Amino acid sequence: MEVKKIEHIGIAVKSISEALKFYEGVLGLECYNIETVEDQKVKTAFLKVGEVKIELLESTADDGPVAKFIEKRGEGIHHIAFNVDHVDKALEHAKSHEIRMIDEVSRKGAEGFDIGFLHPKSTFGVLTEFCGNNNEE
Ligand code: CMX
Repeated sequence: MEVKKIEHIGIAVKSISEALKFYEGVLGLECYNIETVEDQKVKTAFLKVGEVKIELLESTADDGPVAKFIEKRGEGIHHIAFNVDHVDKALEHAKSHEIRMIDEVSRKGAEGFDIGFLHPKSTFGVLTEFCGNNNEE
């Protein structure tokens, strides 16, 4: 597998509109896309910082992963997403190295990407996402 770059850093927030007051109003970044990912029970807002994106994550349900994260750990960095050449192959590769998997095959995430997660307990406390397109080699 090849990790090409950090695609985005996911940040769990209680309210995207409140968080944008900082990211847009103070840092001067621009939110270019707001999208709900039903499958993940989140609303997402994307801002570009050079090549890397910030993904603000607001839960859309009390039992969603982001709601549970904020309840237990508070707002803050939720995951790092690495852009890989082929998500399903990268997931297989991680599994073959005995990494604890959340997703064994990819699913559809924001911005049309194929995504899959590795459990933070086997990635040194950082929830790790692979994202990209399975049809890209
Ligand atoms: N980063 C680091 N550690 C985390 C974490 C995170 N984001 N979320 C949970 N944990 C820790 C918990 O604090 C807990 O640690 P302790 O046992 O030391 O207290 C442990 O992981 C819990 O693990 P668990 O019981 O297996 O799982 P949970 O029910 O807490 O769920 C997780 C955690 C990561 C498996 C779940 O949130 C998940 O499947 N996430 C993947 C999907 C996701 O996060 N979607 C939202 C983003 C979608 C998007 O970007 O589009």
